[in-house]
Amino acid sequence: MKLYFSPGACSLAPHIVLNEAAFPSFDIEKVDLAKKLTATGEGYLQINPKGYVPAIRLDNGEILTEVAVILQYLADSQPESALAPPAGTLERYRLMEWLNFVSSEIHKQLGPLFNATIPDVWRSHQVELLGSRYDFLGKCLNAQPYLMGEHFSVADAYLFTVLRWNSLLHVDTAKWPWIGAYLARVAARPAVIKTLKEENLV
Ligand SMILES: N[C@@H](CCC(=O)N[C@@H](CS)C(=O)NCC(=O)O)C(=O)O
Repeated sequence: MKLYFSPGACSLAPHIVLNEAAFPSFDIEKVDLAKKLTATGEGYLQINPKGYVPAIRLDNGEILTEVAVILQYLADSQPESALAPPAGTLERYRLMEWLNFVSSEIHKQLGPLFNATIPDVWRSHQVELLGSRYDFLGKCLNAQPYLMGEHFSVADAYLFTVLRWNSLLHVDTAKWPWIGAYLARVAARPAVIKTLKEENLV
């Protein structure tokens, strides 16, 4: 199995899960997103025509994309890691509810702020909208350590990955102290420390 990634991008989430689930072996390959080239010089559009990370190459050669789907595939491949509830259970739908929320309400709302030419009015709108999502998330994460309760799940790998971007994007999160506490809690996990080192982020 190989993960195509860019340091600190949303591909960090599946990378964390590869380490959390203790896959016996996996490869990672960095992608230059501007040039659409992998570190070994392959054209990335040939691998993932969508042009973005993450993508994983399965052992049978197939390519799988989309963070929320890759995360569930990885968790289901190592069920003993208990990073996702079993498929078909109500708890699994709760996990998918979180994954969809993180994807559409946090990840893709932070995305426009990476554009240095974003007009101020749009930026303010995005920051305000994110604030309402952080208010909602705080109701959960002020009461429990992880999105699904006491135990870390793939949804936390995703939420951690995107919340890290706030400081990079100069979004002031002082109003939501749970964010700093949550980031510190997840960052202290040995598999997360290992992953951040593998992406040269620490
Ligand atoms: N819907 C995709 C979005 C992935 C995405 O936004 N990837 C970003 C990095 S976080 C990227 O590679 N952007 C570069 C590009 O679109 O060219 C998913 O959930 O995997």
